[in-house]
Amino acid sequence: MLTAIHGDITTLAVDVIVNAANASLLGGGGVDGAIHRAAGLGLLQECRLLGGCRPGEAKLTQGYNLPARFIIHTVGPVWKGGHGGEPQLLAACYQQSLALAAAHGFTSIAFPAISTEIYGYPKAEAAHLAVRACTEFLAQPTSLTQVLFCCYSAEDLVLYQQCLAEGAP
Ligand code: AR6
Repeated sequence: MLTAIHGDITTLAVDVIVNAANASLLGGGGVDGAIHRAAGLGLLQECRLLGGCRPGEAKLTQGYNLPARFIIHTVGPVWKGGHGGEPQLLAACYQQSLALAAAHGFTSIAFPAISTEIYGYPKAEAAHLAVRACTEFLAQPTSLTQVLFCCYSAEDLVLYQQCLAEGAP
């Protein structure tokens, strides 16, 4: 089931939350900074062992001080006009994160709106792509029963609710 909610992803008691990280995996601003602050230094120590992450890939860590048990770190594309493979890379972020969660038998996962602030991806296009990628994934047999789109702003919540109401693909 796909659901959009308004809130702070660091407060969600799901199996796994997704972090919109950068290639170093060593923290940053936005949701990445919030997750590192809330999880604590144990997260940074584990991330140092991961050897970074390429755009479109996903890596798993423990959740440390978060209510979520685990964190999947994925690196979205930086928006450069849309002709540099950005949609494929953003879709890969959702697909790889879902596949990693399912490979561990998780049932619940929460996503932020990957790439849509510091990395500049247009919000409406990104929301449609996120809903489509998750809908397609859930159409196959999987342990995942709950996919949350955690919207940090009221505007994002309206956008995701519209995308979900329209249905995808
Ligand atoms: N809970 C849920 N969503 C949040 C939270 C939160 N606590 N805080 C911010 N958002 P961004 P990006 C939303 O900029 O565009 C970092 O420095 C935010 O409103 O965090 O993928 C990384 O290290 C927006 O909708 O990620 C990278 O360098 C969404 O999260 C770079 O930013 C993503 O915004 C990644 O940029």
